[in-house]
Amino acid sequence: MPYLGATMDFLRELGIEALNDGAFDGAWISTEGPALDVRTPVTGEVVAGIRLGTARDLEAVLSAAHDTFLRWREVPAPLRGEYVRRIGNRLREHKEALGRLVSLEVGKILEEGRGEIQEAIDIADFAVGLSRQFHGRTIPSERPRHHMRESWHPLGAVGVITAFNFPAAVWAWNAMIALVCGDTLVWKPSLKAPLTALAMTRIAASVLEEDGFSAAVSLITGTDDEVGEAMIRDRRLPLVSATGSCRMGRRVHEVVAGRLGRCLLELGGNNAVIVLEDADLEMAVRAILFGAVGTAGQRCTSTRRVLCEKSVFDALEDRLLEVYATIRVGDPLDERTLMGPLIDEEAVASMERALERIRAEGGEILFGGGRLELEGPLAGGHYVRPCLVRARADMDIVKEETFAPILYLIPVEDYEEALAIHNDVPQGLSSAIFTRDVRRAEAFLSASGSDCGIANVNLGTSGAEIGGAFGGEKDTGGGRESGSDAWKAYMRRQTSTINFGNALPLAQGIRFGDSGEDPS
Ligand code: UN1
Repeated sequence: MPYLGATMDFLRELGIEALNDGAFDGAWISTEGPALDVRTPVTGEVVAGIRLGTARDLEAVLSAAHDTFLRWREVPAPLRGEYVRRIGNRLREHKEALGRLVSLEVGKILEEGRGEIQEAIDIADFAVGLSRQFHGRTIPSERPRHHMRESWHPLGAVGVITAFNFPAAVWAWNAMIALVCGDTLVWKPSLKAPLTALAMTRIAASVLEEDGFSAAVSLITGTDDEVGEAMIRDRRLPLVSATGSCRMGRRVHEVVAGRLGRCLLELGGNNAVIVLEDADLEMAVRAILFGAVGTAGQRCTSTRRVLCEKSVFDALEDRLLEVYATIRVGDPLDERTLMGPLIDEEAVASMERALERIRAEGGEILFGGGRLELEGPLAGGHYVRPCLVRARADMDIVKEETFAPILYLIPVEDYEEALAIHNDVPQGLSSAIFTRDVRRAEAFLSASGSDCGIANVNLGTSGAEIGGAFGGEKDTGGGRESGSDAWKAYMRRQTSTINFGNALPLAQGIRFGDSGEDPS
């Protein structure tokens, strides 16, 4: 592990070492929960230890985040943007080290680790510009000498629950936007990726602490049962933004809706690429490869299904087989590697269970699949072979999301059949079509086309830019994060009517005990 030393030095530089730091409420709390060994999926080694936060620690974190909100909302939005600009710059300074940390902690290849930090920097830049653009509206009033307007105000402390697969960027989508909106954060990261969370928090807090606002980026590590449940029940979090499984999202939604709070959910996907006869096949192959094998198939946006017209199915399958044979699986910190390990043993076991079901349901495994035993220091890592399956749309497993590099190739008669199969899954995050026919492309993007939150033409399902709103429909949860006007979820809207006359005319022309005339 040539890079382990450098990554550990970086953690030491940030003050993240061992068995402390389970929570941050503006200062690092010596938490009292159980100890957690943080292992790298690259070798299976323990790289650090933390002590988890408890419900008591959460209380300290929530009250600090709430109190800080009361001061932070008074800071003018463009000045809040200035703090975020400096956070973004600090991320730029540490991009390489943070990228390595992401790779080491979750196993994505270094290039993708760097890309993830770039995504955090990009959303910081977006948020800086946004901080001067929380435009409301002015609305004509039906009453004489009256004005109407809409304003956007900060909402409160926002609970942010993140998954292991994007341990920096998904927090950043929420954090950078929430901060410029005047909100503070309580982050509960995945226990599979707490070190990146500690590092991101340290970096953001190092900017905010100069002016006593460090609790704006609070953090609590802890179990779902103790800390997660207490967090979603708490009214001091008017918004809970959660990324993860549909099962987790249902629970969050149920509890937060029960107290009439707001949720922003970004849950599972089952993303498909439709390839039509007239597609640029080489382009489709490259996009499918990145979508299915990137992050070892552990993105919400990963490509899981290819729906290909029969006339070009064999050609596409042959090219994919050729390309899959060249994929280097191994140490994600080695620049030659294309696919690193899965996150843990449970993920490997879940892929193996899926492979058994594929065989039982009549799918044909064309390439790869299953555990890959590597030699030397990587022997303890969680490596698998990326897998190509010839499948049928009526197989139950094809409708489920398996967080692993399994790609189902499904032949279809035509666009109409492809679209019907495409939309016939519970999830609705991302989708793509490859065609040179503008009519088909536009049909796919129309009201009766793809039912997903993201629909692309001649590019893949994953790797979205931050400038658009990110999220999906159906079991994906309906939330939108990141760019466009996703910021509206982090603010409350106020409608105001101002009377600058000397009478009190009522709306809808109602007379209530007087003439409604202006006496002046
Ligand atoms: C996720 O997998 O939860 O579009 C987020 C993408 C990335 C974000 C993925 N920009 O693939």
